[in-house]
Amino acid sequence: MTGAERGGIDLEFLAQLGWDSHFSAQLDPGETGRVPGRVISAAKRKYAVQVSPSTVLRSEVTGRFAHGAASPSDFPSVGDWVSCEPIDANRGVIHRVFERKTLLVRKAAGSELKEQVLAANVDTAFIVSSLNNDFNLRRIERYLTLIWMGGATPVVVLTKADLVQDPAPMMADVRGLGDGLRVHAVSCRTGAGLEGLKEHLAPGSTSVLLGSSGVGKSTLVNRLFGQDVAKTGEIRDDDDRGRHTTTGRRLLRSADGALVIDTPGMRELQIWDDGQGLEAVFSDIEGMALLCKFTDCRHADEPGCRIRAALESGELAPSRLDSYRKLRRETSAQRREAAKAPIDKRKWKKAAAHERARGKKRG
Ligand SMILES: Nc1nc2c(ncn2[C@@H]2O[C@H](COP(=O)(O)OP(=O)(O)OP(=O)(O)O)[C@@H](O)[C@H]2O)c(=O)[nH]1
Ligand SMILES: [Mg+2]
Ligand SMILES: [Zn+2]
Repeated sequence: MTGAERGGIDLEFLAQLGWDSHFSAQLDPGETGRVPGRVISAAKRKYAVQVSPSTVLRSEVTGRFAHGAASPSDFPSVGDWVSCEPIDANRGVIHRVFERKTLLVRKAAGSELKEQVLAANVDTAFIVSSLNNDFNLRRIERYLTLIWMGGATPVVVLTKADLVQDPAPMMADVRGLGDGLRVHAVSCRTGAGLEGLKEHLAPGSTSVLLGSSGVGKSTLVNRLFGQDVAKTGEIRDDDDRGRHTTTGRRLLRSADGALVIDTPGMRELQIWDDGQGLEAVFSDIEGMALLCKFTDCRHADEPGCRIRAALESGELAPSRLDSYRKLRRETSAQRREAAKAPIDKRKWKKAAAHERARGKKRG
């Protein structure tokens, strides 16, 4: 019998699953009969919670939990640490979600004004993009913004390097999107560049692979793990797009002890911002705007415009300003909605994550 099965906690195993002092500080001695566990897969409010090497509890949240949840991000998602009460050998109920270190969310696909969680508590988020027709700088920039907002460290992986003559120009374009941004070109066919990714896969660290369908996320997981742990699929001949082979998010553990979340390819990626998230990521632009002569400056032809001066001197890239304006427009409805909600419903504490993101971005 393992510690968890006895009602105790197997801390050594939890550490292998990514547990650290951030979470142990949140343990509540009054919470008897419950164990901490990590959500390794989630589908339609049903969760697989790993609590010991041999035990995964199929779990749902309590009625009380569901009642108190104000938004989709209040529910557990893959990567979350939860307090789980075992009911029998392989079932449990989830009482609470531990406060997250990082949280990646996007606007849910479709017209609804709701967020969707992509992964929780990831250290590194790999933006996976193939070097063929999928390559799109603006899309990569969107992913970057989402990851910075969520507090994780982005790493760009350009796949299928075997299909292009020279990936260097595209790598340089991507590097231009952020100071100190790490960019790798790899080929799962030839194995080129794969070694270089391993530095981001330390034992006990968690990463997630994000990107369109067919770019080779699952293929990459299999290559990095040295065995077929994820299903892969052919891409369509006519347009190089994938066929949405991976259908659910899953947290996998490699033989080396790295935790990796494979995700289904995303068709569209829209930023979710219900507060100051975007401002934090574009704090340089926000800061400059404060120095414009007029408080309502549109940064067009007003005298004393700090933004225009920065564009002219090359201090600010025009594409960065464009992205910022575009994302501001795109998220304005979300912010209006959020402003209506009572303060205590705006749960997820973003401040700490933003500070980290800003620190990292500036190197
Ligand atoms: N030429 C080439 N093909 C690759 C490479 N990596 C993956 N592929 C192919 O790309 C196709 C899609 O790979 P997957 O790993 O299933 O893609 P995915 O990103 O997981 O797709 P979804 O699960 O649908 O999101 C497969 O046919 C792979 O063999 C590579 O480095 N070079
Ligand atoms: Mg896949
Ligand atoms: Zn201005």
